[in-house]
Amino acid sequence: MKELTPVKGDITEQAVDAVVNAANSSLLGGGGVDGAIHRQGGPDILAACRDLRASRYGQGLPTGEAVATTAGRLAARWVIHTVGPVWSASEDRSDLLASCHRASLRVADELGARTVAFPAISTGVYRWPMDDAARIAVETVRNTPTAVEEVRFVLFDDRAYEAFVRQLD
Ligand code: AR6
Repeated sequence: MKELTPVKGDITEQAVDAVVNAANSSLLGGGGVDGAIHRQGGPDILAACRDLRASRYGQGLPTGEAVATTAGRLAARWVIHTVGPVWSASEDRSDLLASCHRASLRVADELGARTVAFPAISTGVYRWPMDDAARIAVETVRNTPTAVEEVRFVLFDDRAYEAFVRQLD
């Protein structure tokens, strides 16, 4: 039975087997979590992402999917890159956000990762409302069979932390 833990902090500082990155389809970096991971993890992560673009993901990583690379200099062993959906008021993209969590856990299982840290995917630049994102993240992780033993939700500020704590209570 996996343990789901909320933590307030910076995802790049987590000593876990795998850290999930809220990436974009290009896999070539950006702001927010993505920028912090590449900055702290160093150039090996970008080099691995470029290799993926030159091979399996010539068109980029589709929304809702996940792929792993080295974690470079981070304390983690792997970064699992996933692409969250951009929030839309007119279209329900919840299943894509759920899919990011399922796909990341599937990749974690393939790697043999036992501890995985997730950020609040899509709640920054992609504007997903925090409470709804927390609900989808927690429900999906709870309901996905996996050999991962600890899922740590790493939240950057009080608002995000409290939203996840409400879902986990
Ligand atoms: N540790 C934990 N959480 C963080 C950190 C950090 N170091 N930095 C930001 N957050 P975002 P998205 C929180 O924008 O919405 C990038 O440019 C942040 O407060 O990182 O999925 C990518 O390249 C927010 O709650 O991801 C994509 O283009 C949450 O992490 C795009 O942003 C996610 O915010 C992806 O947007």
